[in-house]
Amino acid sequence: MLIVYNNVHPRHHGRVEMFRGALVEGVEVPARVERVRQELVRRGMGRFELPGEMDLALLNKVHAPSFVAFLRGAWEEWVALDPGNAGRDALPSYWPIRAFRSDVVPDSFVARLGQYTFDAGTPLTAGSWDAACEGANCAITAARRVLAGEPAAFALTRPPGHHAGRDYFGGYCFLNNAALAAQALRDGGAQRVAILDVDYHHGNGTQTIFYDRPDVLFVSIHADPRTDYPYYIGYPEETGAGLGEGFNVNLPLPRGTDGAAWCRALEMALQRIQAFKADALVVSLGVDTYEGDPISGFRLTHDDFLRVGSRLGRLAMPTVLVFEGGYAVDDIGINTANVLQAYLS
Ligand code: SP5
Ligand code: ZN
Repeated sequence: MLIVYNNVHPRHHGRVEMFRGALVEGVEVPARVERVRQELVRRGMGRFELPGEMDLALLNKVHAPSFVAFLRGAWEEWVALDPGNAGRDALPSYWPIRAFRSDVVPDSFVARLGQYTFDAGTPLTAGSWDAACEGANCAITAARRVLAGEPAAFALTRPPGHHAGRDYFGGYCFLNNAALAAQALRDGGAQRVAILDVDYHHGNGTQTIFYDRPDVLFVSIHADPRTDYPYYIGYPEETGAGLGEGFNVNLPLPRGTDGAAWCRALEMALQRIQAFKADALVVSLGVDTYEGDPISGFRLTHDDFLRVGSRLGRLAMPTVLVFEGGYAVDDIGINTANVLQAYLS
């Protein structure tokens, strides 16, 4: 399979995340992508390519230009607060919730940081912008290669993207790679694009970016937000708004869900996607549904990932796969390569 690889991903390397009142070691580490790359090389199943020039116009269409500008300059502003910050990841401490003003832009960097993110678990580091921007570029490039006739392409990148919204980051995500791929497909001539999000967590960023649009169908299979991150979104009654009504599908499943039950949800998702008559498919491919994942609660096995891949391959749709979550580093290569290998066979 064509793999569009982000070779600057290690520039984003969070040291810590806030978890239950403590700064703990982050789980979204560079080894995740390196293990996938190694396994694809070991199986001889990857044609690796680097992306071309970044399309900043597309980036500023999917994301708010003010957010893009904030992210690009955030590290410099963080260090300007205190030179000692150069040795610390930037994490927010303040958020403007309901009763606060949403029409003010404080001078304070930490105040603005809280306007652009929704958790304290997504460390922003010196190279976060470089890594995220190149990752976005990988997803856009993968989409353009599929438009040019490649049957499928995989954007192998981190940080992941599906939690990032039009003007906010969070959930280890900064720029929404899958949304950028979908918009690139639309702009390149695909009339209808479906996004299937199989990461363990609800793809809140992708959902919100396309929520009022009928040309991009978003379908997500994820852990029930009543018990799992991102908690405040991802419920089945969220079906789209305005012209987008009916083009958003959430299929939450309880903790403990095994491969058989998960695959039944996949059939429902695919039924919806086929009825939509999509011209192209984007898959937000997280493998944190794995039974050994340290932060998740589903029970998919190595073999289940083969089943998922072969089922997606049978659709025979032009497909862009974008790497999302998955934190069982020792097994992440096997699980991801299983999906891609079975997809091709
Ligand atoms: C892309 C993706 O899968 N993002 C997931 C973000 C989940 N964040 C909330 C869970 C935080 C768990 N962190 C635990 C670290 C303790 N070792
Ligand atoms: Zn996830």
